[in-house]
Order: sequence, then C-alpha cells, then structure tokens
Amino acid sequence: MSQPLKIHIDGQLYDEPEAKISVFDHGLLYGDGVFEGIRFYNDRVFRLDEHIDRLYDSAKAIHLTIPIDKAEMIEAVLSTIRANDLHDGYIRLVVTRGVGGLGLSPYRCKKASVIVIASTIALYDPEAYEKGLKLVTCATRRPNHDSLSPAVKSLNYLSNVMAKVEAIAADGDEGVMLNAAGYVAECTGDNIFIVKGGIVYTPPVHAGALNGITRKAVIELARARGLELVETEMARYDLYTADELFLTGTAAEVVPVRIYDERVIGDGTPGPVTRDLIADFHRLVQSTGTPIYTVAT
Ligand code: PXG
Repeated sequence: MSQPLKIHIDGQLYDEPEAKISVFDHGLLYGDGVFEGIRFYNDRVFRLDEHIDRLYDSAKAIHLTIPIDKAEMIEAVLSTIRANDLHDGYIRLVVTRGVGGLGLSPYRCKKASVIVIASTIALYDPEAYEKGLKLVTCATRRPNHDSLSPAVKSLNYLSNVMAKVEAIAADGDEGVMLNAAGYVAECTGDNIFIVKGGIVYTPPVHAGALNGITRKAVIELARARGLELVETEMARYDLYTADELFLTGTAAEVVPVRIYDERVIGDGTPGPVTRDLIADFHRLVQSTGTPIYTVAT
C-alpha cells in the first residue's frame, strides 16, 4: 500500500487526509494569495531560486508578507520532497493571506499560511510532444496592468480557467489569451514562442504574459545555439503564418503546436528549432538545479 503524501503547512508535515486549512482563510474566501509550480528532475529542483524570487515578488505586489525568509522557504520545499522520498516530480507552493473574518480587508488576517505539496504531474499526453497540440483563441482576455498585474502569480486564476473551458469546448488542447489591445499574451498556463525565417520570437512580458521561468530558460537556450531571439508584440496573424509554434511552462515543459485556429503550422509536424530546443531543455533539467539529497559541490 502506498504511503499518504506528506504535506507541509506552516512548518509542520501532515498526512494528506489531515492536511487542512481554515474555511476562513482568505486564500479560499477571496483567492487572496500567491503560488508557484516548480519541477524537480533527477534529485534536483529546477531553477528553485528563480521560483522563490518570483513568489516573493508576487507577494510584495499584493502587499502580502510571507512569514518566513527565502532560505527557510527553500528548506521547506526541499524537506517536503525528502519527507516524501521523491526524485522526479512537481511542487505546488501556495502562500495564502491566512485566516481572517468575513470581509475583504487583508489587515484582519494575522499571518499568511505557507503550504508545500510535493507530488507528480503529467499535463499533456506524451503523443502531444511528438505530434503537437491544437490551439484555439479564447474570448477571455488577460487582465490589464491597471487591474491585477498579469505578472503576479496569484490564486485568482478564474480568467485562465474560463479560457481553458473555452479551449476545451472548441476541442483544443490549449487556449491562446490576448491582451486588451488584441495582441497575443500567452496561453492559460504557458508562454508562447514562434519561429519565422530562422528567428525565434516571443511576446514581451508587458504584453500580458507571466514572466515564465521556462520561457527564460528557453530564451537562454536559443541564444546559446546562436539563434536570434526577439521579444516583440505579436498578433494572431504572426502565429498563423509562423514556420514553428511552441509553448513553454513548468508543467508543459517545451511542447510543439500543430494547429492554431484551424491553420496548420508549418508542415503540421514539430519543426527543427522546436525539436532542438526540446532536446536542449531536457538536457538542462536533467543536469542542473538545487540538489535535494546532497549538498551542492
Ligand atoms: N503563464 C501562466 C499564466 C502560468 O500560470 C506560465 C505562463 C509558465 O511559467 P513557468 O514559470 O511555469 O515557466 C504559467 C505557469 C498547473 C501549472 O498546475 C501551471 C503553471 C505552472 C505549473 C503548473 O496548471 N503555470
């Protein structure tokens, strides 16, 4: 019989059935909090420091004080993986505003809660990586910078969820979300890249994308290959007419796209640049990262 998952809540480990938070936590009542999705491969956590930095930046932006420092947060992540004796998997790190009364004010919440779940994740069918995904444009837009900044990885994912519903209804694997001006921002949980004439393009973060950690790794990998990488605003037209189109994200990794709004991308199979970057990405995640069970040398 398999052991129950051990979940970290505020410095203590609980067996999954006992891992519970209050119904008065504002994370539940208002979606008030921030999170990270992190992968670990081959006993190393991929880009852990970058995820922790983004978490604290998201918290700062929503005026949330995380009750532990970054070193303690890193230890909470590593010790939760160790407690579950996992070697490859996925971490969901959640910081909620904490327990408060009914009423929006976060000032009634005395202390934020830190939750670390270490588990496994499989987002797309393995076939998707060989054949490519089907994308559709969603009517639901990314929030504008003057409402909730799209750079904040908050517990408010309802617009992403609504876009995902639209994508599934249209028989798509993923949905493209535009910004208020109608330019391509990103997918519901992934960043977007195209290749055209040997140059790699991705929308800038200010177009409404999350500052993806996989995105940054892929930009570095493309440049290391000597490819020109341009961050520029893109319209749907640019995606329709791309030679190659692929998505990046912690859960999805690097995944090719075969069809977008009924337009076949390239020749309908993953292109050479996409294939190279997938291979580079796999090498990178298998050989770098924060060691979980040994001290870094
Ligand atoms: N855009 C959005 C809106 C995201 O939520 C990304 C881009 C990719 O960023 P990273 O840093 O992961 O390369 C994300 C990340 C899940 C899940 O459970 C979602 C994400 C990451 C991990 C798991 O659906 N989204």
